[in-house]
Amino acid sequence: RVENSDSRGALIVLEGLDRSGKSSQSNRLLSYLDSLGHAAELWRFPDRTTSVGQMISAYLSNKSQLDDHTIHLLFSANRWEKRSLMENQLKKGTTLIVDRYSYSGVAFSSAKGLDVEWCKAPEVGLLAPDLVVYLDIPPEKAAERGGYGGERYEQLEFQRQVAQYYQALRDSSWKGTLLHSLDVFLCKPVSQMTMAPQLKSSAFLRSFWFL
Ligand code: FDM
Ligand code: MG
Repeated sequence: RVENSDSRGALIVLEGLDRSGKSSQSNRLLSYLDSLGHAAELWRFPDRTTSVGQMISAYLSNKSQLDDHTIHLLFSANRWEKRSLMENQLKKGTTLIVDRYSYSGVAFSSAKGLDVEWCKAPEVGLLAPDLVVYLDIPPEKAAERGGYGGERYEQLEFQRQVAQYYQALRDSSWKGTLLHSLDVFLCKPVSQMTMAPQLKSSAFLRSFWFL
């Protein structure tokens, strides 16, 4: 195991619609980094294990109703409550692969009609990723994949809206509001590959690894 005591780990975020393949790709990336001897952990947001996360989970499974702004702030709070742990892990040299982050927060809430800038505000000050991989799958294709699980946002028409807001976030206007720079890479639909091609190349990995 490479412990990288003098360099921090990388913060790698996977984003995309529901059923876009984030979990599969995160796991593949984790195995890949493991095989290279890098210390890496897989995280996800929402983290449903905390008390904030349980409120989010109840909302998503339609067991509770919340105002759109309220649930937005809970998603953000769920990232804030993990911020210092995240920072500690990164400083220790552990790379974090994170399944959903602030981009989900903004894309999903904006798709409901909330103001985009209002949605971004509570994210400012969270750790900015070194790399954001967006799994670009057509909403129709995602919907075909074994069906959705029945959670609140798992509806084709809504996912179409979310996809548009994700596209808008690729614009660099969000750069600089977080701690480090943000790069958004578009990947081919995951159905056509085993791993994002950028992540396969160790030269590419080195380009963001030890910052
Ligand atoms: N989601 C996720 C949001 O609306 N805001 C957020 O900040 C995050 C992290 O929650 F539909 C939405 C996206 C998805 C739902 O996510 C649950 P998972 O990845 O399916 O558990
Ligand atoms: Mg889901």
